[in-house]
Amino acid sequence: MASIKDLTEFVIQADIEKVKETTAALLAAGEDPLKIINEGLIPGINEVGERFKEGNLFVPEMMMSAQAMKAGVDLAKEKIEGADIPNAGTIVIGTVAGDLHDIGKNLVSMMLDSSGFNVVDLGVDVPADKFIAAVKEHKPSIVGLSALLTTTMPAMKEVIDALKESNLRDQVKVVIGGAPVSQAYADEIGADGYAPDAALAVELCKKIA
Ligand code: B12
Repeated sequence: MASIKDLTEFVIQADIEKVKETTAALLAAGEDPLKIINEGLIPGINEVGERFKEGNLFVPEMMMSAQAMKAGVDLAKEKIEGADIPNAGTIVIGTVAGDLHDIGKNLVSMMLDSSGFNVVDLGVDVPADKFIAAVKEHKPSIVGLSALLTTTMPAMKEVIDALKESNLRDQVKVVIGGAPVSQAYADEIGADGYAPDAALAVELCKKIA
């Protein structure tokens, strides 16, 4: 039977069918869905990012690998969800304006959802005014912002500024994440927290909600 390590290779090859087949087989064999995501699927997409940076692979391939990764995550997700968990609060989350990356944000949403949070996911390329409208409508305790591009990181500060202008800043906590983001950047723009991965994002949100 194919292993978790094979999954990494299938994501790199963008082989959606093999990713689905292997993920399903591993789940059927009782493998932990989070282990499948963290040790199988994520290393694959990270390697794709490295090859893209080195110029050995291009956007269409990166897109296909992302689709393969998503197919695996969707299957693993079904095994994580479903438990009846008490409500931990509402979080509005989205990828900031100009940024279309959503794999990491979706993982964070999924983990928060399965930890009892009511997650309002605004999707990708979300402008500051849409975050403001969602805060007014859903009254969350937390706003989560994701950015994967150094060029879209400043849009996180724009959301925080817009919250201040709308007199909403003291009603919500703001947490940020995404590969180029750091605790130092969170401090710099006045966010309430940063987490480097989905599991720590849940810990952080539980702590500050
Ligand atoms: C897949 C991918 C794409 C896919 C995205 C598909 C999708 N639906 O998301 C596509 C092909 C569309 C794409 C496009 C582009 N991409 Co791209 N992409 C990637 C890649 C390979 C993987 C990203 C990913 O999904 N990682 C896996 C997830 C699980 O990790 P993650 O996103 O970091 O999320 C985790 C944490 O960061 C954290 N987290 C994430 N969000 C949040 C939010 C909160 C609140 C919290 C607490 C935590 C948290 O938890 C997550 C789970 O553990 C990265 C390389 C990389 N290794 O990051 C490049 C990368 C981000 N892309 C890059 C570039 C340049 C682009 C393009 C500009 C390319 C182009 N010339 O068109 C476009 C930009 C499009 C746009 N406007 O957004 C560069 C960015 C460089 C930079 N410094 O800014 C990277 C780093 C590649 C590289 N090495 O050069 N990309």
